[in-house]
Amino acid sequence: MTKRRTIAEAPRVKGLPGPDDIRADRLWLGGSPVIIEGVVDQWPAVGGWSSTALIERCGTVAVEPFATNAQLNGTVLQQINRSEPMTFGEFIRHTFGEARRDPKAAYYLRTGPGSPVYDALAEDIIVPDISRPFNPKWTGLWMGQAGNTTPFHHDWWHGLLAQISGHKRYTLVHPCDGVALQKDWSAGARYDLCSAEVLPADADVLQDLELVFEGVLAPGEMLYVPPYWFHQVVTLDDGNISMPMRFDTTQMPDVSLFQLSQDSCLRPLTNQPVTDLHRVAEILRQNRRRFNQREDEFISALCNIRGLDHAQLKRALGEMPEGRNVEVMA
Ligand SMILES: O=C(O)CCC(=O)C(=O)O
Repeated sequence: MTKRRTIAEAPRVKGLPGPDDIRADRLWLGGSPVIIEGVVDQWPAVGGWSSTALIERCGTVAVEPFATNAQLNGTVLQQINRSEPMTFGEFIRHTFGEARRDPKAAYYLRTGPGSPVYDALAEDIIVPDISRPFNPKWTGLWMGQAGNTTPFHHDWWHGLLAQISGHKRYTLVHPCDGVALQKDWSAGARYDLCSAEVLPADADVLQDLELVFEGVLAPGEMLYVPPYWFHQVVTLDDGNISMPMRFDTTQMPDVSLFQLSQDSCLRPLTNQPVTDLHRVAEILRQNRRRFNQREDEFISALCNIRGLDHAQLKRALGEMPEGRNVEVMA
């Protein structure tokens, strides 16, 4: 029998790492994932948000949680799953397992600043200061039930996932393992257009990777997810509430062409003193060809999944004036 390797939990720290930890070179901000104890357990929300208390505070408010089910393996991606209108009271009774609206459906509510539920509950939570700009647009309270799954994906921000009630299983994969992790994924899953396959903790592919953490986040704990780490999160019990918080990084998507070149086809140009114009042009052309291949692959996946006409989209792309900027969204 082949020996399975043990995948470790993320290391634990007490309290938010401060300047002393950074000086002592303890891993933080951009380093490795950590579970932070002793912060979220001080929030009034922890222990205070029973189903009765939540329904008393905002039971009649209209909400639109995402719906998922066993056929979808419980996965929720905001670009895929439909949402269903109901009152917050109905949602809470369903997800706490007290009165299921539809026994086959599972719901996952993401409610953010400016929405009545979040604003009514916000006094019970405290966004920690980690010396990085906090982006409230990208945060929220996430409430759901056993089986809800956020499939593997990566973000570019510093993420803190505060667990308020219930447990979640996290699997975290180092960015350098991304290509190996994604080797059997469809183009749609690689581009976040459809869900990646949900992996069990003992999946073979995880055995072959360099750096993986896997464990359970309990109420009162907070998981730090560094930028670009792939993560899959499975909700383990009903009445589950957590709060993802996002902090800006210096690694925004607006990296310069130079930075992008460090791991692209431009490297032979930036790392060699090439001055021959034909050689320079050849490397630039090769880089553009590779970019175009990737874009074609992306466009095909997008058209398949969204039911778009490939030829029409290519025509529209050709007709569009250059230089129009679109806002980069979460
Ligand atoms: O809790 C979840 O379902 C997913 C959380 C997540 O992906 C994040 O915090 O970035």
